[in-house]
Amino acid sequence: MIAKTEEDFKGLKEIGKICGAIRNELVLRTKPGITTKELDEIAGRMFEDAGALSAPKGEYDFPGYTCISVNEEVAHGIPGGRIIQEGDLVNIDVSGSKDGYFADTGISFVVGQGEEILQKICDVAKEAFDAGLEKAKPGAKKSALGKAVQNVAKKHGLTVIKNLTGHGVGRSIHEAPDHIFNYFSRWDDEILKEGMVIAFEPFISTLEEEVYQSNDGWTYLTDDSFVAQYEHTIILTKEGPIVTTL
Ligand code: M3C
Ligand code: CO
Ligand code: CO
Repeated sequence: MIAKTEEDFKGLKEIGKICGAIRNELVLRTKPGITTKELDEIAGRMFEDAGALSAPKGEYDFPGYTCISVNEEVAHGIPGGRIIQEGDLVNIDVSGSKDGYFADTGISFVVGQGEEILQKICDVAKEAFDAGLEKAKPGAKKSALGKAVQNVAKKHGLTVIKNLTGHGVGRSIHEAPDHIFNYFSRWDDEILKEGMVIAFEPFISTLEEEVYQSNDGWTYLTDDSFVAQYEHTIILTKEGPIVTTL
């Protein structure tokens, strides 16, 4: 969407704050021994208390309030009986709506002490996000974000996932612009606009550049890599980006 009115900014900030708080709470509660379903139930209660709805559930009938992905699972992981272990790479992706406004945020992190490479891809995903955020200005090319993400990955000897992308958000969970690539695409000549609301989500990988979908119809998997994501919802303004999901 293009945010124009005071009401738009207020509504986007409100749901951004709710999704950010749920993400933070779930990260804090992710300890060895807890199941992903138990984490998701915390999110379910928090959405309800805030008078908000889970976007995956509400928009796609996803079997969970949030997407929780562990190790070989990259995204759209279904909360269930999987028990979190020390050293796991976990991604928590929270998206929701309130009063018709949407937000989307996610983070990958390592539980306790894990392999060094796992912490590295999480740090690089954040660095790639920050580099892209610098380019997120009205009048700039949308492709500048992907270029920045790809450059950061390359600098660290890592790759990007090419078949998962950021997207427009605001009045629904996924809307125009359909794709914010995590690599430079010379065919992408779209110009970012004042008030445009986007979910920017770099996916940084140790090796592979594509994920595939599991037989469960949801979970995106890798075979030989680890992947980290970092996502926020951003309103683009000439005074600078407003990150709604901090
Ligand atoms: N929030 C998710 C979508 C959840 S709906 C099942 C997203 O937009 O960030 C991702 N899209 C692709 C991978 S993660
Ligand atoms: Co998301
Ligand atoms: Co998203």
